[in-house]
Amino acid sequence: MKTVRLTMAQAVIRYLTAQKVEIDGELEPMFAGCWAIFGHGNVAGLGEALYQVRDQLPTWRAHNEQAMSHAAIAYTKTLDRRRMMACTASAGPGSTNMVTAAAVAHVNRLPVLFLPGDTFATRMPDPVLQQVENFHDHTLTSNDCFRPVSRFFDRITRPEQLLTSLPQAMRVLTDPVECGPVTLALPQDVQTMAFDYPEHFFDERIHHPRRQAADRDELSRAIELISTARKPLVVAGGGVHYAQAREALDALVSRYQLPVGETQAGKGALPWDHAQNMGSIGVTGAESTNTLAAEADLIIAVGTRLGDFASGSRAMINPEARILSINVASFDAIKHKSQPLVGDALLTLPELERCLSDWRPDSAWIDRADELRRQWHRSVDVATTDRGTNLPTDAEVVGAVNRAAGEQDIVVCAAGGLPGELQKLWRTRYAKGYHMEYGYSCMGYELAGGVGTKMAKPDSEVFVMVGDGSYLMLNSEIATSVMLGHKIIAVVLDNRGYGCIHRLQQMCGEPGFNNMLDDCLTVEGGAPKTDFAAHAAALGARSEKVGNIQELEAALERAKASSISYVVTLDTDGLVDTEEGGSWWDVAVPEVSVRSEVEEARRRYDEHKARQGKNL
Ligand SMILES: Cc1ncc(C[n+]2csc(CCOP(=O)(O)OP(=O)(O)O)c2C)c(N)n1
Ligand SMILES: [Mg+2]
Repeated sequence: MKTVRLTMAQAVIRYLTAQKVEIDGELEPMFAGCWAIFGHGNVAGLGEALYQVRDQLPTWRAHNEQAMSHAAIAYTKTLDRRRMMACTASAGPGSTNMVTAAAVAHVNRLPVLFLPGDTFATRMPDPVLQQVENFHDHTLTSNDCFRPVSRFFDRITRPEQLLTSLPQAMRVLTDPVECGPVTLALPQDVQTMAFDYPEHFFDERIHHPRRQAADRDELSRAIELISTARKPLVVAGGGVHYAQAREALDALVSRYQLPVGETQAGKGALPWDHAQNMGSIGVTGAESTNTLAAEADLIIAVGTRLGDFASGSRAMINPEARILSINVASFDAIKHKSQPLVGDALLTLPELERCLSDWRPDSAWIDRADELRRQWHRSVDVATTDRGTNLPTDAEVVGAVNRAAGEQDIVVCAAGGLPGELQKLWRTRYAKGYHMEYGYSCMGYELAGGVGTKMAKPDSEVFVMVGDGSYLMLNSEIATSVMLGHKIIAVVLDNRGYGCIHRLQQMCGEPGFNNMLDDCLTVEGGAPKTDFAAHAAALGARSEKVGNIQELEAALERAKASSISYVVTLDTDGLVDTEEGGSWWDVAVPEVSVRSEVEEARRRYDEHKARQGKNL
């Protein structure tokens, strides 16, 4: 057997370059590149290995390990999990900085390869710089924090372990059910140890997405169930995108005139003005869809985890309705007492379309859906229209950005009040035009996520919508976007605080406390007014501050014309959000309090909880 003598780190990197995927008949490297912040624990081993292959597998230097991992997550989400990136960080703080990002990838079922440096396997310099010493268990290192947020975890303590570990790692990254973050913790001494690896281990390997057909009996039972329904509602989740089943969904719902509600991850499954698109569903859903959900006799959930925002915390969907859940993962397909139909949406939806043949929903239901849809479009028109004030609402800003965005452009967002407004109001024309990280809703995802999105779709304009709170939490990748030439347009909505949490606090009967900057402990003179435009300029971007929606629209045109990242900021009203649509959300309110407002909020809470019980 021909062998090649390589260090463990060289073998990891060489193996990554040999992995390919086929997209539309073209072979592409599975790994677009590796984000890296070097330090003690990865600079000598992995750093040397990455340098050797820098022409094949680019290494990108970022400014924060969590943020660079957000870029990797956004990249693969934009490409429907077909291609991905690796992320490496030094042992200790650099690596634990990636743990939150691993959780983001885990919740959203997105593949990212994490390669954290780890402390010495030989333990000779114990305790080495940046080693967390565990008093009772010497097999633990800080990288064990990745275990609950990884779909596959291994620590490579001997170079030959790669021979069995790397193929498993690739399996998890490419498996539609298992898909998610993979962590290979790499002790810094083992990274540098050499081994005679078989040459064939590094042969090119082409990965094809596995498409799992539905079980025949399960399919028959699903058809039987649908055939008895008179008032069905389809819920389209992120799985519709990941299975590339958008056209199959369109064909099914158009033929049978099925109303569709989109989740945060599913938005864009149908264009906003499609005759069957009722708008979004759930806590931040459209009046039209949520009304239908409360009246439907059958929910056909496609590729959704049925999270609490989609289900209105289990209190929104008609408790008498049956749920059919089409999902590639049985884990998701059985939730909410659903009748499962396990299978890939691209294979399963056409089967349903073929087999339902003469069945149709009630014509009154079809008419009602159509009327509700038209009404909802009018509500969106009103909410997103510029009222001409100097303190616009988030909804008005959403309207302005939506009008500025072209046919192939993308909006990126993750946390704060904006995800709700965007889910309700954003009119998605391009299937990949709505990029929302709302599985973990991680503040600080937005700007770095925008960079990863741009790397995936360089021809699209990427509009990042971000609140002042999220911006201040993690903004360093603006500098990376300028450095690497991945232009984003960021719109910073400055309402001086955590507006959405402030509103939530008020709904729970509590006074304004520790959310808006004016409600926080400060020295005399109050919290500073952050100059976001000056800040972004200091990081190398172009920027400006505008005073109203009209000025914003003009600034967005300048931003589009810019070749480098462009940040536009404006003051917004933190006290309002769009009231139309939406449904209850389960946020636990104190059972006893000295405040009567809290007790009143608790009474309202208990009423909703009672409704929820019927739907468990
Ligand atoms: C990392 C992280 N920390 C805390 C939260 C909880 N949280 C959600 S939204 C929010 C406030 C966001 O403020 P901002 O970005 O200004 O948006 P706004 O609510 O004002 O629209 C907070 C603290 C979170 N989602 N993620
Ligand atoms: Mg804010």
